[in-house]
Amino acid sequence: MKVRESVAALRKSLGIHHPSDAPFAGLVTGDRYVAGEGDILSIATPIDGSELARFKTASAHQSCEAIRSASDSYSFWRSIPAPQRGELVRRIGNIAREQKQTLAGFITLEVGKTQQEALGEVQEWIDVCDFAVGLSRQLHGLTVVSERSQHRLMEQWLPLGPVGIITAFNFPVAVWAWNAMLALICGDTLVWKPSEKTPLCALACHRVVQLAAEQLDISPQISNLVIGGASVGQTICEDDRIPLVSATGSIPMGKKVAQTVAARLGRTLLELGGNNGMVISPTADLDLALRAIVFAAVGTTGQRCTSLRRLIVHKTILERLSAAIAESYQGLRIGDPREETTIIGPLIGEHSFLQMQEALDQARQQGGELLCGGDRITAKVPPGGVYVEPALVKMPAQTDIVKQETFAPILYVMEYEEFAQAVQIHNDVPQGLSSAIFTEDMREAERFLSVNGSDCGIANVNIGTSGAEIGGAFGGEKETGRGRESGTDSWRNYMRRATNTINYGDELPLAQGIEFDI
Ligand code: UN1
Repeated sequence: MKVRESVAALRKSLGIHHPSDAPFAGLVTGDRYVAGEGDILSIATPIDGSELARFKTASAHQSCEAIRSASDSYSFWRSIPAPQRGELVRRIGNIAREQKQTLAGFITLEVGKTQQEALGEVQEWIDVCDFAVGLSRQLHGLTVVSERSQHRLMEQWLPLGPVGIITAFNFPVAVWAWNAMLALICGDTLVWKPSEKTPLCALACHRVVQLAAEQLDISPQISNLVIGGASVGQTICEDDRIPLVSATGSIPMGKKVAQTVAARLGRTLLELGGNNGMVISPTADLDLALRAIVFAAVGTTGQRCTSLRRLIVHKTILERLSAAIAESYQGLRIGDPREETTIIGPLIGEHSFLQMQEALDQARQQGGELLCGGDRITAKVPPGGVYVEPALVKMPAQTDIVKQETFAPILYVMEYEEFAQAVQIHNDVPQGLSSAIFTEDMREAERFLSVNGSDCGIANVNIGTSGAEIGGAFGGEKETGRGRESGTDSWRNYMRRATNTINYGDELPLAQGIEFDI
């Protein structure tokens, strides 16, 4: 089936009605589709570069309509009891379950993910729905003993307002869902600016929310979608009706978002670049480590924030492990992600290939030795797509290039002698998202997780850097940004805390023992 026909079939499964030759609407407020006033955006599949769809993007001015819609529906949505808001999210999760294949199909076409990874991404949405439904019955605050007699102190968590969500191309469904599902149960409404590379996935996700809202006769205006460029993001960041902007993407983009939102004292939740490292101790179970390394380094074609980019290996096993990785790379099935046996699909575009080549050039100039890969593949892959052999490069410790995140499958291997040196090399990068150690030495494992160990938001033992479950809080330190999404208490980001003191006595004692007689 040609890609345009696949898009039409997928749209039909979700009931996205649209005349096939007209561009898609760039603005969707609830169930109202509005042609954008901005440029035409042509979406090509990374599979073979052919056009999937065209969008008439929204102008910055039109993003205000989406913000108004989210803002107008907020007072209604925040007044619904949280467990009933959870019911909407339960329905969303049910539809995502029923439509798992269809939704994964959009991801494969638009991002080039393999079927397994695309299905996994939809599963991440379903999982976060289940988690959010449970949470909708336990958005709890603390009570605190009061220093004053016949007084009670307590905290309540209350809805925050319309939340701005800015997402990247590489997880067009799951990362939106982490934010949107929690924000919805917390009583917040949504304004979403997806990546300009993945508006079809966004339309599909938005459609699922609409369908669930229809089932419960809830105004779909609680969810709003704006397809457009940086000016749309800028408008969302500047608008003080949006108390929280959650943004995923590059570090320069995140800095801009942080500064713009901070200028009006708004809140941000930022998940930016990662440059994730793994320490391999001489005691490591190397068979286990090898599988974890390969999945983390080449899965999603090295285009996850959590992808493994730096391997810090004890010098006694470096050669053996590098040879095993190189051998395993020879057998990787790279090609059309629509084929079930493919485990590595294309890069998102030509630009990524150029960045990959530039990084490899710099690595060579900085003393690196290419152990394998790095070339473009043209045989037995769809013409027009950018397919690459994952690269393995032996590097001297701490060159400039290893401190940069390149969104492509390049794994730098470095050696260490002492454990403390491994940790030092590991932490000596500006980013701090995910990390791992492979060791059978309990002390090393604990030290890696301790205050003197990994400085990342995620630190794992005997598993890879990528593929986190939704139940854990997800996010990083340093230039990776701030805040946590998805699991444990991340829901608090989407609420405001009110501290209440209640006096049920007949006196008015003052705190700190102050006397104030009038
Ligand atoms: C991302 O790359 O932005 O842990 C998110 C993982 C996935 C999420 C990645 N669950 O790799």
